[in-house]
Amino acid sequence: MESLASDLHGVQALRFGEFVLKSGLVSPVYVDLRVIVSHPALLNKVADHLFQTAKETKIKYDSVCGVPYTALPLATIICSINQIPMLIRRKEAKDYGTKRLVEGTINSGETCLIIEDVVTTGSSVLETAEVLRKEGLKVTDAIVLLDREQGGEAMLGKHGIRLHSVCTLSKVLKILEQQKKVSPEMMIRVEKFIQENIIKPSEHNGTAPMKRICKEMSFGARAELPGTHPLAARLLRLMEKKQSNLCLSADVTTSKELLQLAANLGPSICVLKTHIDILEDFTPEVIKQLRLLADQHEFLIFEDRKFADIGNTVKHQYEGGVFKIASWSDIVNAHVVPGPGVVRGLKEVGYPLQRGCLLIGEMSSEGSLATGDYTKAAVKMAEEHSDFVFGFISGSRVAERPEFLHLTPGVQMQAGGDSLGQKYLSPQEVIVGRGSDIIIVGRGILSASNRLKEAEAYRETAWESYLKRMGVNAPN
Ligand code: S5P
Repeated sequence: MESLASDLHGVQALRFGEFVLKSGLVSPVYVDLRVIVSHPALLNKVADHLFQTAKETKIKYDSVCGVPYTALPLATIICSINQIPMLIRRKEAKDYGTKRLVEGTINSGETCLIIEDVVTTGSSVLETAEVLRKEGLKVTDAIVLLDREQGGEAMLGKHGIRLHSVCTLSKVLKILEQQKKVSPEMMIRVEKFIQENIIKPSEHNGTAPMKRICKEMSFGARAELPGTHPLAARLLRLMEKKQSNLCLSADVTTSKELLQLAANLGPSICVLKTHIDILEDFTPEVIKQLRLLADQHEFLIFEDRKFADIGNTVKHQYEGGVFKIASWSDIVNAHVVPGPGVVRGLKEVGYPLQRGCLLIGEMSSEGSLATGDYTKAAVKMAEEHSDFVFGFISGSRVAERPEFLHLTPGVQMQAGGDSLGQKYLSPQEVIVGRGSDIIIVGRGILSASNRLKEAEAYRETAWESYLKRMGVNAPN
């Protein structure tokens, strides 16, 4: 066990420091066993440990299935050396509809042993077990190399699966501390982290991805993440400073009214959103004034142009024409319907100017086609261009990475809609219920007799909702 712990540490399968997990949780330990495939001797050693653990427990099984992907080569080695039939679970079968979910010969009623590299909550093992069980196989046991001891064993037990681990995170930690590879302070930090992040079976939501069970990061903390876009970082900081996650949709048709709104409501908002092409008296002067007000009251300007053409065309639309949007708007947005060329075109203009872009992942209007796979494609596109794209226009949190911001339109205090298909949700529902970050409000504020008072009411409600979300999700 000593040499295994030292080998895993040596290839950086276990790292200690400060890591932001997908959930936004900051962890002092990072486990990534995928790297072992590049170290054949270690790969064989791990496979042997797994097989010996299975032998010691005296489990009877007919086949072995590895949880995709890291455990696939481990299962292959075990089956090949020990002449055991193997089964492969397909992960991507859902996308192809009719493809088989499990490859190999399935003999209904036989017992299949699951192999996994690391277990945290147990949901990946359970997901594989459920697929195998649907095929008529029995699943009673799973062997894991490393148990992070965060509730996986209890959760799997509830679903009739005994979890056997080659080693636990605390055991590996003690060995590494004795070998002087981890400091005593770090050991205490990791042990505390394990204790504080145990997920009880009652809190577990089965095989669904773990959403917001872990403590959420504040806007301020998200600003400091190394992967956060500089413009998003600026926005997150000013949100904390002004205690505002309100974006005003300044949908007015005269320059005078636009500038009045910016001057009066500026202190209450983090972003002012324009539709510059609805101004009937546009001149470059209005932009000059608007920029001065943005700097004075510390808000960002977001021209809601919704670019949706091929890269070459949007480049011109963004940079030139009458409006010269790139020269004054901090943020713009784009539809993903043309494919990644639209982002690449905008990036050529906006990136050197340190601008940022939001992709439209979902829309607030009735019958919107931006759902399901379309939304997923938008998230993928954002991830691939995160040096320019820093978030989404969407009705809910569509991406888990805390570096991304979510801005939601279609917000009013009272749910409802307008006669042209707009649908409204309340600020609380958007921020607490759907995990978005910023509310975008137009007519909810513009139609009030006292716009400043109304803007303040929206700001307070949205900010309190954000605080509530943080409080509700803090660990017990
Ligand atoms: O899905 C969307 C995306 C946007 S950007 N739904 C929207 O309503 N918007 C914009 O948000 C819309 O163009 C308008 O400027 C604002 C909503 O205005 P309200 O008056 O309905 O709050």
